[in-house]
Amino acid sequence: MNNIIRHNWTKEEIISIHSQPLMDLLHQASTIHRENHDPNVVQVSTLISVKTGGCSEDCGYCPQAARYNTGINGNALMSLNEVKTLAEGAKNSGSSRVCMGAAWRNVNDGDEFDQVLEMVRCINLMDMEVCCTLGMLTENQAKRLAEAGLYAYNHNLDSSKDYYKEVISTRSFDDRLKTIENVRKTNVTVCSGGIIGMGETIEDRAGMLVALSTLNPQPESVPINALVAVEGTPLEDQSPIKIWDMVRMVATTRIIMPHTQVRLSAGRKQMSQEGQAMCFYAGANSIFSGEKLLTTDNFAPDDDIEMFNQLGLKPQKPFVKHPKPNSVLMEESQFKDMNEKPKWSRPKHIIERNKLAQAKTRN
Ligand code: SAM
Ligand code: DTB
Ligand code: SF4
Repeated sequence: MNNIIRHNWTKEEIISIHSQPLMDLLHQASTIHRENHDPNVVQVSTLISVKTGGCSEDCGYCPQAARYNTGINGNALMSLNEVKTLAEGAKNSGSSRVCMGAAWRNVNDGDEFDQVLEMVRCINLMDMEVCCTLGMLTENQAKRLAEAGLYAYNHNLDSSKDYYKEVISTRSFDDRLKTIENVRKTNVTVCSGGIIGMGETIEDRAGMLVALSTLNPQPESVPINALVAVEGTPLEDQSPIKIWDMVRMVATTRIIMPHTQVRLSAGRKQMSQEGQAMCFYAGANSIFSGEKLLTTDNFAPDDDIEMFNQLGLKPQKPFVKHPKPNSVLMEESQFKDMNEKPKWSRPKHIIERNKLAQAKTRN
């Protein structure tokens, strides 16, 4: 770990890194990557959508928002046994981490959260890193997840603070930051990134990277998602990003966050092996594996194994970057259900394209 971590990056500096001639950008990013990571090792995570669809929020990119007609029916929370079986499959296919996603605005104390805590204990005891992405969290909820053995919490900033308002009206950028702050009160690592291809400018992409890189500590992992434009969502007509946008975003992220694991996330299925190889060269060192992300398609594990063989990449073993957390049993827990009713904000400004997509659903 050679590079000094800066927490004072400005938007102008980031734009100037991002807009260098591509060969210069790749060289700078790859040099920093090699100084801080084994360039032939890539961390592999598998997503499990433990609670799909029926979400109350209006996130303009999201197929799981109940208000848009995307053909996804809401499902109840999965059972512990179902999750255990899927996690075993993920382990056998070479994943070192399971990330459990729930289509929730925020965590509510009660039976369902208790069930998720049991899932965390179960997967940690299988010697895999456990990540959750469950929406906004209070400090006590973060502490309960940590105590159950959570390794990482995923909570994306998704875009710049300015552009966030053009995409989501039911929750705020500041509440996202507050949740990350709550996770930071524990030993759980932070996974936070965003989406490109939602119609944002380069300034917005740089603005998101300012918000992420000025966090202290910087997130241990940063997922870079390319929008998957799902029919029925407000962003259904967005054109796909070019591979060069992804490469530039990955390289810039690597340069300003040298120690972070940079993850190729949604939209990877639309990338060629050559495109992905260029992203790995530019500093990406993690992927989501498995035929599905949460609701959309991804490469089958065998396709990724074939790519790893082609490129000479090795999957990262679990707990290489941070030690394995202990799992405290529910009965011995010191952080109890507080039956919290947190008042996360609801900005409620009007986003015309979200309203239009919602109106189409009613017709
Ligand atoms: N409900 C929780 C939340 O919003 O924090 C967790 C699940 S949510 C689906 C996790 C992340 O998936 C979002 O923050 C967003 O970055 C990403 N995502 C959702 N739909 C996407 C899409 N169509 N394309 C790319 N990324 C997407
Ligand atoms: C992240 O940044 N991307 C993942 C994970 N964190 C939870 C989710 C991508 C979802 C893509 C759309 C879908 O499959 O529903
Ligand atoms: Fe709900 Fe999360 Fe999708 Fe927003 S991104 S609609 S909060 S599942």
